Amino acid sequence: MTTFDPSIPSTTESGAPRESDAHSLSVGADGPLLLHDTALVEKLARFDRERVPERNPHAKGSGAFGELEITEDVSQYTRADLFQPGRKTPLLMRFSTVAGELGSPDTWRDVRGFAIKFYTQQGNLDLVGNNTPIFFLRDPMKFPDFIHSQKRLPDSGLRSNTMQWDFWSNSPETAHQVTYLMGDRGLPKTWRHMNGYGSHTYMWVNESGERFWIKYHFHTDQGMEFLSNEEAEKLAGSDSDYHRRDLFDALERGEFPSWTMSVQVIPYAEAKDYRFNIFDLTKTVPHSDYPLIKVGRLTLNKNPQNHYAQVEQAAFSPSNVVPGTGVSPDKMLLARVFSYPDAQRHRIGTNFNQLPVNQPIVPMNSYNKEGFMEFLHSADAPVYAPNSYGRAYQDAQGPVDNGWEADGELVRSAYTLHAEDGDFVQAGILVREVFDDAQRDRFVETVSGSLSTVEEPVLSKALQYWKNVDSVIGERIELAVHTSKGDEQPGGDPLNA
Ligand code: HDE
Repeated sequence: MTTFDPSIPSTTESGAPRESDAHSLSVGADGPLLLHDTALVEKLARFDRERVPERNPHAKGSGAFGELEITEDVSQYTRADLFQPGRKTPLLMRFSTVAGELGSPDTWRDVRGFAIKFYTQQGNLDLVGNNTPIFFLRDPMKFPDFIHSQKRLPDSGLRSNTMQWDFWSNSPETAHQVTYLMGDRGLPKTWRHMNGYGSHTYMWVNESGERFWIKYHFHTDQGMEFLSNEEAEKLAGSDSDYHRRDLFDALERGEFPSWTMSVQVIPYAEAKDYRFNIFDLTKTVPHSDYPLIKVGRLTLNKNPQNHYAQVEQAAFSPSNVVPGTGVSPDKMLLARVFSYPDAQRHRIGTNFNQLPVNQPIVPMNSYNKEGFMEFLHSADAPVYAPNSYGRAYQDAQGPVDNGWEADGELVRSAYTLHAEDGDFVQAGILVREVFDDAQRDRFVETVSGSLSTVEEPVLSKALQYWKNVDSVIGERIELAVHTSKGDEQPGGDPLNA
């Protein structure tokens, strides 16, 4: 990593020694400034251009470098080099919130981004997931609207619970993820104390071309811990970089957090008639059906040298896959494969992959060339293919050996509505069977607190949304909202009905 040399006298960006870092060039001590004061002009012009557009969403976050070590043998499922037994692969991770802007508090209630860039021997593999195993939507067409509803009102520029709940209560497919969001996982104590997931269903392919559907899980070895609403609110005011500081200081102390990586493996054909659509991102695949298979351990052990160069400009993308891995018919995943590089070309620049933090650790040989800020090139090699001068030219044709794209029967069948595919089914299971009593109490308190400022007609829709998830929890939320508003009581206390 080339850095400036802080031990030499300061220079201009073209390396010439600077006369002064404190005084502009003027006619006499108090005379007018001179336009050919290139040091001043350069300094002010660069100041004006210090920012790249923040990520939208996931603007606020931070990360660190580390390593994935494969401790088990999963080679029967994938030929990907990084997942072979004993392999150690360097990586970069970035954690983030979703809705907040660059300067927003780390501890706002939100889903957390959990993005990993594996620098493998076959190029970069990126897993860009969250701390929840699912997502709000299953069709990408609604994603920009969803993000708009979580950010700011068009007139005042203020955030609005009414706007958030209006989107959610008009989009029932969001119920499972909103249940996670309003539960304990919406306030992880630190990034070290939360799980991470690939969220989507992906594909692995083994040496003989056999295909498997995969769900990635990263379970924190630190144990999951959470903040209370009160703790989170206090930290949002007293230390808006609380999570960033926690990770940086832990690594400085030599306290290296780790996660156990596992996968759920679903045989290719079983996607056809499984009881849930495994390509529906709003659904989990129960571990009772497809148990976790341990793969290895992910450890973070090195802080970035420079946050801007190595975290702000890092470009994670689901389009970065390597042989033996791939995407699935999950509509959200397929849209992300387009969107991330598109966003990065806009946000960072055409040659964003040439930045050290985004470069693979293996040689590249791409015919892509030029564009803003190119500095990796192929010298005098032919810039076209095919050519007569020996530069690579791959002309494989015919069906992709591990493709699902032409398997219309599988995709149609998987997308056929199953009895258990309802929008509220898994949210109800989460509330009734996964949350314990204390978690349910906190959940009712959080949701009713959030709804207490929501206006009609959205409030009624949101209350019905929760009754659709679970009638008892819905009535508890309704009672709590009306109590907090001092309204007359709807019918009795549901817990003692
Ligand atoms: Fe993202 N998402 N996303 N997202 N996302 C971005 O990439 C997008 C989705 C996630 O630390 C952006 O460079 C679309 C699901 C993370 O750098 C952007 C859709 C999941 C991060 C983008 C989704 C995620 C992003 C913002 C719907 C979890 C931060 C700027 C089809 C499974 C990664 C950028 C980091 C970032 C697009 C939905 C997670 C705009 C179009 C689902 C963790 O490209």
